[in-house]
Amino acid sequence: MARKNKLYEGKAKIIYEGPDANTVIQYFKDDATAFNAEKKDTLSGKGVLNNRISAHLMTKLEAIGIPTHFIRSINMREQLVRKVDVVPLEVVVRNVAAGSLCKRLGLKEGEILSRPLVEYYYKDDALGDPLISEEHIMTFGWADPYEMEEIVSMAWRINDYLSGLFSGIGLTLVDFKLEFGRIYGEYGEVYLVLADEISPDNCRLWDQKTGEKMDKDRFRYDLGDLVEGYQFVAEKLGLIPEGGVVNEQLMEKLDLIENELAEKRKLKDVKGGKPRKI
Ligand code: ADP
Ligand code: AIR
Ligand code: ASP
Repeated sequence: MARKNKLYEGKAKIIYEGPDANTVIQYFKDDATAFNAEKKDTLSGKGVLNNRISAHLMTKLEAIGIPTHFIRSINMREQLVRKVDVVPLEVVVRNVAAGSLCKRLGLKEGEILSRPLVEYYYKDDALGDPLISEEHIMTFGWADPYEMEEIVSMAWRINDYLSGLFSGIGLTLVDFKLEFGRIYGEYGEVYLVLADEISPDNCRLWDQKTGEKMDKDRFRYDLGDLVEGYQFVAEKLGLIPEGGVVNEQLMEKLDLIENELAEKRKLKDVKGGKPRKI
């Protein structure tokens, strides 16, 4: 493929122009940041693992009827996705108290919540992604009531499905962050899809046996090697061999298998879904 045009460079990924106007390429970097990029490092292997884990989870979610931006893996670090207008919200779902929830409300880490909690943060690095309510979203028009209904119902379904999936491999899904995007149809109709990534960069995953944290908190709070944690998650998901070395040849083969599976599943066109005008 000819050298691509860079559209945006973020903290963890680069977005390049895709082969057509409706697609972009997500390139997963090895850069890790925390606390609004106050803490930074480059951790070799992180991008490859996140690309693989996210491709796998998006494919699984698509298979249960969640429309996602994911089209296919390109190589170890890149995936082709539908280009979306990102809804400027970080939608966080929590099952267990941790992170900023504990800090804000003085809760003890590890307390199981009586029901999953959905929170919204306004996606703005300069403001430090502040916590907001649905009222703010309505007042400032960041999403409309119909979109919020769709976002919340997708967030609950994703939580149900992923909690079960991770529990089946001995990991507790403590919390996670989602981003959604808009795709426009021929007549101006709008389709919402799950965008960005789902990986240990934006999930908290605790080992049920040992309580060990296998997610980005390893980096945030110096709890251990981040890549080892992500590798553990990928191994448990069956994406890389246990204790195996992650090398380029192996990852390319795994990409081919994943793409074949995605094709067999015959990716449902999001535009076959129920449109809505705004
Ligand atoms: P950040 O911007 O927070 O530093 P990243 O480094 O992960 O985050 O950059 C990826 C950017 O691409 C994010 O801002 C995300 O909202 C955006 N994005 C994710 N999926 C898509 C998509 N399908 N189309 C366009 N932009 C996307
Ligand atoms: N998250 C939020 N903003 C960026 C990210 N990655 C994710 C965290 C955690 C969840 O959202 O990785 O899984 C809640 O984060 P916090 O810091 O609000 O407790
Ligand atoms: N990704 C955000 C940052 O770089 C927040 C975090 O993950 O802690 O600061």
